[in-house]
Amino acid sequence: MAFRWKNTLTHDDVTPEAHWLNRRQLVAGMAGAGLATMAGGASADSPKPDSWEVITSYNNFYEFGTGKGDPVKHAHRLTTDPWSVRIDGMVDRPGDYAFKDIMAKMQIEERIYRFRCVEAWSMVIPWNGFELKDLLDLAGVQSGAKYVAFETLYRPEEMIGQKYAVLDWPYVEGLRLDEAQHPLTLMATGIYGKAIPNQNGAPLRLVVPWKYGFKSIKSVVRITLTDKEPPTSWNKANGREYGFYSNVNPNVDHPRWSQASERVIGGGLLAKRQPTLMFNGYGPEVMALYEGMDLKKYY
Ligand SMILES: Nc1nc2c(c(=O)[nH]1)N[C@H]1C(S)=C(S)[C@@H](COP(=O)(O)O)O[C@H]1N2
Ligand SMILES: [Mo]
Repeated sequence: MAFRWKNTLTHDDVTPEAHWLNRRQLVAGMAGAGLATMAGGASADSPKPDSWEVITSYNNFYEFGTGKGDPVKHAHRLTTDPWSVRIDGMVDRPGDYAFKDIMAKMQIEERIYRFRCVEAWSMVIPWNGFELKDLLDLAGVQSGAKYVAFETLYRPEEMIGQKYAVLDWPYVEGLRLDEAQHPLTLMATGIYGKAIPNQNGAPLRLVVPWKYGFKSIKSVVRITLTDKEPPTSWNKANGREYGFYSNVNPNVDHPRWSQASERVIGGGLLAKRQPTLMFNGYGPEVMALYEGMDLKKYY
């Protein structure tokens, strides 16, 4: 991975101040609006976010081990500065986009999203970030592109879980182009107005709130526009259990457990399982993407 900045962006005049201005606006906006009031355009109710403590200590990030407590223990080793994202494939302006330049150009907003893992647990997370579509527009998607492929950093010296072949590294994911361009699809760079912690996928990770959590790939270093459905890590590991689409769907069970309900993380002793919602509650926004598709076949 080369961190050399290739001068491929169109707005060469952006200064670092713009980045800080955006952050100040974000913080001012949150102080004025109150943290929990911006529901991010989702039609479902505005759920109460989980605590910082819960969100940042109960994680899946197999690059740092397979236990829920492993990422918080080991992810401090990850260096995230400098960082760049290579955007390539079917784009007009391919190149290595420096994270700081991306941040200078993007409008950072808060999105409070439900987050549902395929393992049948859920949380509510107040992300900060920008729409993936805006980043794709920077690179200029070409007309033949149909899918977007994503790749996580491969750096086993810092990501100690990569020394074990639990998955075929690097972690890869993919979306159909219309899913990637949907306004709910976020690149998250923060949580609760702070930079996103390493264990949650610093410095930037995908968030697709109507799909199972494993689609929301962390610590992204490459985004490739392509005309073929890209391979995805969990589908490669077990194609019968994990499909390309992986939309949250209470009517399609995992071969080894029910997806009809979910365990609420951080709910305390009285927390009950709650029913899982179709598309994780984002059906009104996204069901048009899947019109006419058999969601049992395309799981
Ligand atoms: N690179 C990478 N991305 C990943 C994972 C992973 O192991 N590696 N785990 C996925 C899974 S299974 C889930 S549930 C979410 C967890 O995100 P969180 O720890 O921020 O809650 O990250 C997803 N993204
Ligand atoms: Mo997950």
